[in-house]
Amino acid sequence: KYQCAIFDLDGVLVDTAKYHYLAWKELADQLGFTFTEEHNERLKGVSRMDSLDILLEVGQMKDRFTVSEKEEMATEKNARYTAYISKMDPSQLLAGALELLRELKQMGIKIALGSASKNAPMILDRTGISSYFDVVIDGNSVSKAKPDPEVFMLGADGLNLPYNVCIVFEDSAAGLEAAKSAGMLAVGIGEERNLTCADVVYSSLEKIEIDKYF
Ligand code: G16
Ligand code: MG
Repeated sequence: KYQCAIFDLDGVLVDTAKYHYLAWKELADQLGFTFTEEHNERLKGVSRMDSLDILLEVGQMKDRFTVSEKEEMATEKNARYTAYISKMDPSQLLAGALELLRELKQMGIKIALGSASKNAPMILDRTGISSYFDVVIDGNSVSKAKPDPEVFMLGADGLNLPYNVCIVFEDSAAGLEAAKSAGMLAVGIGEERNLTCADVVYSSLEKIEIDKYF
C-alpha cells in the first residue's frame, strides 16, 4: 500500500489552464497573431518562460526579442493571470478534489503538491486547500522542469519517504513521465489516449478507487 499522494495542481485539482489561456491570448493579440485553445494544449505543465517560447514560435516571432523583452512579456502575462486567479474560490476545485483530500487526510496519508507553477501558493489559498498539504513543491523550488523527476522527488524527500510508496496524480504526459522516472506510481487524470505512459488513467479524481491504493 502507498503512504503518500503527490498532486499536480493545474488540470488535476483546479482548472487554471483557462486563465493561462486568456492571459497568453491577450499577449498574442497584442503581438498581432491568433493563439487558439489547441495551441494552448502545448503549454500544459510547461514552465512560464518555456510557454512564452512556444507562444512566440506559434506567432513565428521566436528570435525577434531580447531576453529582457521576453522577461517583460512574461511579467505582463503573469500580472493578467494573477488578476484572474486572485478571484478564484473553493467552488472552482475540480470534481472529487476536496473529497479525495479529505479522505486521504482522515486515513493519515501524507499529501504533497508537485506543480510547475510559481503561483501555486495563491491558488491553494484562494481555493481553501492549503492546510491539506504536508509539503508544497512548486515552480519556486524546482530547478528542472517536468519530465525531470525533481519536483516529485523533492516532495517525497520533504516527507522523508521512499519514492516507491508515493502515487502521483497528473494530467500531463511530461508529469507522468517524471513520476515514472522517480519510481512512483503514475496515475493519469484525463483522457487515456493522451496519457499513454501512465500506469492507470481515470477520467476524473471522482473515479479513483481509493481503497485499492491506500
Ligand atoms: C502549471 C501549468 C502550466 C504553466 C505552469 C507555470 O503547471 O500547467 O501551463 O505554464 O504551471 O505557471 P506559472 O506561470 O504560474 O508559474 P502544473 O504543473 O500545476 O500543471
Ligand atoms: Mg497539470
